[in-house]
Amino acid sequence: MSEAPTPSDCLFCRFVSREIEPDVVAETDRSLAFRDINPQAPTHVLVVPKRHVENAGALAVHAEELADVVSLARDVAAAEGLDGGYRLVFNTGAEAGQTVFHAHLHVLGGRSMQWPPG
Ligand code: DGP
Repeated sequence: MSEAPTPSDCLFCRFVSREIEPDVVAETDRSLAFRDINPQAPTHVLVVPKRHVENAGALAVHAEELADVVSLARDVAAAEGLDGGYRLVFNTGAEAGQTVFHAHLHVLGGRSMQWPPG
């Protein structure tokens, strides 16, 4: 089966390849976790699959990678001491606020969260 292409202009692919070095907090064979450049909470980490897929919907057909992203997010939350809770967000599509089209799971914590989100 052929792999999805890795676009040379994808920022998060450049992070995965370490062509650009992000502030990495954790890593597995399948996923990379790094701090968001524009944090919206005291802890704001992005967990990305190393495979290039556009969004969470496309990631859903790669069950092992999806599970790995979520479990790494859980491990990051534990390592960051987010014992009171944390929020996981996949913005999926431009209307939902997605700006980087390589799937990424936001891990947000360290403050009280409101609902609904804006
Ligand atoms: P979203 O809006 O869901 O597509 O989230 C994209 C996130 O990516 C946003 O929270 C900011 C983050 N981001 C954008 N550019 C960079 C960068 O160069 N470095 C890091 N660490 N994060 C970035």
